[in-house]
Amino acid sequence: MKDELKNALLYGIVDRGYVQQTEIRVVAESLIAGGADIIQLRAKSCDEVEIESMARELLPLCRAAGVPFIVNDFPEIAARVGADGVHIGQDDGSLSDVRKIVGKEMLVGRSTHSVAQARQALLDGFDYIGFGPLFPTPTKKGRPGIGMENVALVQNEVGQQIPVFCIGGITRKNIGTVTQAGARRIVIVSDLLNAESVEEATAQAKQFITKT
Ligand code: TZP
Ligand code: MG
Repeated sequence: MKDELKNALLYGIVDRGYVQQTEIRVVAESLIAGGADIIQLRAKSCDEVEIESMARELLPLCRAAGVPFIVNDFPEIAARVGADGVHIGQDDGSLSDVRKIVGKEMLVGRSTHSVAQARQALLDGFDYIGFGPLFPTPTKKGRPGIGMENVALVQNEVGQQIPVFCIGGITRKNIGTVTQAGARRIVIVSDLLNAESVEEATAQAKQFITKT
């Protein structure tokens, strides 16, 4: 899945804050049909048993589509279900601790919120980073937006070596300004999941990134 990651432009998240448990499959399929190149399962208010069961539901459909499947926050679950990757935050420990759980091959991504954190994640050896939130967002309440001033710097420096996915408050309305600021790869959560057609919204967002 390293090649799929290298080529990925649009990172989609099945976020249980927006998607009912019974809808996760159809939403994942719609994100993929619209052009999402990676799928993450994010379920902040679910317990580990529920998350593992949802991961087991989503993994085969992502596999069938050749789309890497990433579990947010839980390396143990990612390892147990055989996911393609795990995503961890700044407070979720070191890469080497995660590697002890998931092994050498699994993709491991890190959330970063500053240039220094982005550089550090590269030095640490993460496979990719999220960089943001660029703008305040209801999906991650209480966090200030870091703005777009360092997007080009991080993309040019860190993004030469590992994929950098800009995240946070990005919508089909503002994605043009984000790519103009230098972003090449994007994560969009609420704007896609709240859309009337998740597939169409995803395809619209994808167009912006493939054009630039
Ligand atoms: N990490 C930084 S911002 C964010 C996460 C998970 C949420 C992004 O969601 P949205 O709805 O696209 O702003
Ligand atoms: Mg986390």
